[in-house]
Amino acid sequence: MATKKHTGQDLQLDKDQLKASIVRHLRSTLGTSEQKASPDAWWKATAAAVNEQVYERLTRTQQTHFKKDTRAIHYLSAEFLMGRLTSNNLHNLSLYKVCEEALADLGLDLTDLCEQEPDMALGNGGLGRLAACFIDSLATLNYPAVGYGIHYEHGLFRQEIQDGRQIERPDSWREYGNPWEICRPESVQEIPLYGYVETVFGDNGGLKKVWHAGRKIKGVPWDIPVVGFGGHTVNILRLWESRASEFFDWDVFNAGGYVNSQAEKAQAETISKVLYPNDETDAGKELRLIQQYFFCACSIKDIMRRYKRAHGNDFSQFAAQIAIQLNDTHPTVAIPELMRVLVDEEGLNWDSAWSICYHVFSYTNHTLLPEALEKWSVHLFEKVLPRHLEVIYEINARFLDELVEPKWPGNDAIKAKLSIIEEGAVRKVRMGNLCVIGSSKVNGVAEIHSKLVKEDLFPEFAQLWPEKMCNVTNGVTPRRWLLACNPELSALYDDAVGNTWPLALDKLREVVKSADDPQFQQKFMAIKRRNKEKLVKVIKAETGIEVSAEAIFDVQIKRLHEYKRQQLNLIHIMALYRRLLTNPDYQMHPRVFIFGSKAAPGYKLAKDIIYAINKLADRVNNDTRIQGKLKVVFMPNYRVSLAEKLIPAADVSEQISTAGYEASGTGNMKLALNGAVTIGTLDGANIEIAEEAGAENCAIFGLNVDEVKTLKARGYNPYDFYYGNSELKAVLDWFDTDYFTPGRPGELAAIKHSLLEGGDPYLTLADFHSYSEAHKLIDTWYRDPALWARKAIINSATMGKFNSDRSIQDYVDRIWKLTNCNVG
Ligand code: F58
Repeated sequence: MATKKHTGQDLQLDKDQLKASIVRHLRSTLGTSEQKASPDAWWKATAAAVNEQVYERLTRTQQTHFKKDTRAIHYLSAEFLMGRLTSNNLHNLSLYKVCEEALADLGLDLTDLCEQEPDMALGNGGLGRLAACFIDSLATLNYPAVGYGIHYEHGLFRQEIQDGRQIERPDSWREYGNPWEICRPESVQEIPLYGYVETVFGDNGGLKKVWHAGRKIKGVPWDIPVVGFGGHTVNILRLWESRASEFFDWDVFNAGGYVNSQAEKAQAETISKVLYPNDETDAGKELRLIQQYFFCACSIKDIMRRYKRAHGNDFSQFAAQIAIQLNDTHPTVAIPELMRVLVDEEGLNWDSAWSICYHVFSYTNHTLLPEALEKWSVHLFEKVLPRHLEVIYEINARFLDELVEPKWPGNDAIKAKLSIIEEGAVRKVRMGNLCVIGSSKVNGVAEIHSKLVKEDLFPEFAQLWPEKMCNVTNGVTPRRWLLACNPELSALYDDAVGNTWPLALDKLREVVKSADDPQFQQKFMAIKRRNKEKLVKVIKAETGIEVSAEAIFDVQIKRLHEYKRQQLNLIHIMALYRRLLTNPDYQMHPRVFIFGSKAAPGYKLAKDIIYAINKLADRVNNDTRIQGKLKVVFMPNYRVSLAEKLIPAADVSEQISTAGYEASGTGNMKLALNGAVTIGTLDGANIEIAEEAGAENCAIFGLNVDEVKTLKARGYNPYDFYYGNSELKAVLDWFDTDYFTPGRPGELAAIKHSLLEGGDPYLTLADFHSYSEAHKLIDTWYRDPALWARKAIINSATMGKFNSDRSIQDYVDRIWKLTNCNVG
């Protein structure tokens, strides 16, 4: 029993025990038998067997955290893009191999079984996936942490491609039950909405605000255990589901209004019904504000309840015990909510409450795009959250009087700029400003981005609080993004540097010394080749397109947005195609361009770009004249589980955003870690990737941030590039014809239009030449196998910095100041 306390090894199962447990659950939990169980039942029985381990560790973790009462981080995020959990949980519990063998004994294949699991797609893209990597790292590093979010019934839409166009279908990830979540009725919360505020006399004779809610919504928590690597700490991700509160529908029901009560129920449930599929631009919808308030208010209540259990009504320790991170502006309303609770409900005076709030909250910014910084109309706020609007006015008045006026006396222009309230025909609440004013730390997500947050986005705030602005460069969990998704490369690394690299990714740097070793190169590239061959089958199964693993696999996988410039990739492929048609001897190694991307349903141009990629694919893939030298594949329904198949098979990673627009990127890290060579701009974390891998091992191209600014200031004219480059002109003119859309000329013209008359806001044409040259370099490199292998190996081996454990440790050191809490 000596090991019991510290390692959890007393819980470790062998193959026969796990096998017995799976069969027992198949019978007693799933109510079926080995003879007639469906793949879904086998998957759920396996999950149930694994859960026996998870729950025991969860209980130990919770007891330890309660006993030690250590400071904890509460990560508030409207999105957690978790993907699948089975393989991840098995790896983190060191049970993967055991489970593989146990299932093999039962005649089952673990990889196939994992395919039964629907992705938990409760996020749009990078921001949501970052939150998922971060909670993995928090548990792995044994930090007390709770993730708080929304239990969306429907996650990000499922994308179908019909005749080249994106069609959105609802995602029903838990339609047949999800074995990883636990409902916690004992922690249900009730959340007020609408109504009015009354000023009354308080017990001490002073005035007091009372919010009389117009309705109340029930928040039901679902807990997803988050198993740290090594299985010591199991934290929770708590997701709130909205339900009609009994308070509400019973009187209607009793009055015979069954139909009305059903309508109330439906309305209440709407709040957590769907994830908004917007990327970067906000829809400004009432329901979205309510979603945000709903999950923030539930989470604050939950945090309060736990704090009070240990400290009663003594709030002097609150800021020392509680840290809350706001993942973008989506949870900003948590700031006025905590103020409201402390002042109106707990009776603290404003200054004490503000001091607590200020020290508790920190804010991460993920974008500089002005249209993505959330603003809510004052009118809407007043209707939905009348008391919060008052609190915001008070925060704003004090900020302007006590901080802005002394610093810039009489300067109304600066006041107007820094105010939380934007004046105009429609007055608005600026959530970004509220975040900065109400947080003790504000961070960007890569060095260059944090610099731009400080210098361009919030320069006056940075003058007021120079210490507040900081950087934490993003990272990705090496457990999911190497260990689990690329088992062969992981095994090679185990042999090369030992098996501690999943916790200490820097270890892989030792491999750099083997980058020129022909034997190591041969092994590394053989693994890449086998990963590509696996992907060839997936591509064939998903799209019907036949590609050869002999070709360069060139991958661009991310949300579709003009600033990410899939259109630059598109026009370059068209240029290559044209070169091959005009010069049959054009020298290039065969290339497969692979895309994976969802467009926001209302983003017309983004959908047109998807259509154009698919139409180009139809033409190119079936043109025998180019002898298979070029293939284009659009993989439908890009999601975490598809990324896990694409990334290990990529040779080239497309990171081609206009410099200054991609805050960080995280796909860039995953691809390089798996041995892809980056073709990229000096944007976001690409800069740090090139620093780590060495600029000579990346194909860097295009304008840098300063050059983008200069060109824009000078007055950018895309026609200069159109008329200045005959190939570019010919490619753009192709959009006007029916070459790719036979019988329907001009169907793709909107893309050309956006790049010329539309002003090409993301400087696609300005970077085209440089991009094309960088691709020539990639081609030359690839045709020298030893040179390519060297670059691929060095890229993979030098990504240690981008371990999300390092990001979390930076948050801990620079912002959260936590101490880890080893679970006995
Ligand atoms: C992304 N933002 C950044 N937003 O674009 C990317 O550079 C960065 O690496 C990543 O965050 C993590 O820091 C992002 O994914 C969203 O998806 C929002 C969802 C809600 C609507 C607005 C966009």
